[in-house]
Amino acid sequence: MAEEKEKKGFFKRLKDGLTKTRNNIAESFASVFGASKIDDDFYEELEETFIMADMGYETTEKVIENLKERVKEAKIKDPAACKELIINIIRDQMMVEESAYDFENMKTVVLVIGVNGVGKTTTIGKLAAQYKRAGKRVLIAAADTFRAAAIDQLKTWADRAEVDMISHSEGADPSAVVYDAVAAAKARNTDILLIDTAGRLHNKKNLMDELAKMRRIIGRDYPDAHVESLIVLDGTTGQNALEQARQFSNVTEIDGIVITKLDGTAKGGIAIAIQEELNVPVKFIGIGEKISDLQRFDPSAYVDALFADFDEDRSELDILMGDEIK
Ligand SMILES: Nc1nc2c(ncn2[C@@H]2O[C@H](COP(=O)(O)OP(=O)(O)OP(=O)(O)O)[C@@H](O)[C@H]2O)c(=O)[nH]1
Ligand SMILES: [Mg+2]
Repeated sequence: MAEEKEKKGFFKRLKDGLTKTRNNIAESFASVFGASKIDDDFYEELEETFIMADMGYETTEKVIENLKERVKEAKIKDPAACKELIINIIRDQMMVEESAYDFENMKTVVLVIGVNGVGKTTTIGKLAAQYKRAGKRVLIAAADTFRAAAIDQLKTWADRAEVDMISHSEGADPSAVVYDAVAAAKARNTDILLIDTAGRLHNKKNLMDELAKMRRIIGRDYPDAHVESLIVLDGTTGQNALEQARQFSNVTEIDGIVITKLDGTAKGGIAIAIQEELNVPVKFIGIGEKISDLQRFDPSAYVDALFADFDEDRSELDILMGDEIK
């Protein structure tokens, strides 16, 4: 029940966080669904609304094509009836397979990557605390050796989460940190090793080489471990976040996406675009700076928070009734 309450609390905060996005589209949403008939103008206005929420052109087109087909099939005439249809279409497109979280039950090394300032270190802190609380043996590695402050910041999180951290001094070779961390993880029978990395996208070759080197060390020294590479994206940057993810995916494997700062963004549709266009599941979302402000991504709750009726009661009901919600 405590967990249920927490989920509900998270949903409420997610909804609050996405208020700017909702406000951004509320008016045109109302106007679209208040239209008298389903015609080209209706689809055009709908398209504009999605673009306004930063859902991206490609994803918007897909959703609208899908909608057109279903409208035809079901011979729908009333624009208002399209709303539930749209919510379902987006929800279906975003569904994350349960296996996306299998890594949590394996011996895993989680590589957390992403450009500067997106929330990598914070995400690691939150994950560490949650896994620790779930009874797992967790270790953190400070492989962002770029700034001393980065190591200190991670240490603060490690202390807060009550987990150990492996670090070297500023300027050390990140791979050497990974080497030591892997040795420690094996010796301590660690379940989840979380590795913080530096985000230097401005030099693709360096980044690629560094990530490849880390992966090589893990593969060589810890072959039994599953490697989970999570890219962290700042949700407030909208289409930029999508572009970053694209660039990273060109140079390294990505198994999952974390979108942070969804509290207070007017661009909440970006989560939909990212999931759709990259074909990589969004696994976690961050909605604040506290430990409990990171949770598994729940497409159903997310789409509700964005679009559903702007209606408190129905969504609250869904969250209480929905059994797929983790
Ligand atoms: N509001 C909000 N702030 C967040 C969230 N996640 C992270 N932040 C803040 O974003 C800022 C940057 O977070 P970091 O975790 O330091 O980001 P980073 O990717 O490790 O940054 P570098 O180490 O500089 O590359 C911090 O002030 C965090 O508190 C979130 O979900 N919501
Ligand atoms: Mg950091």
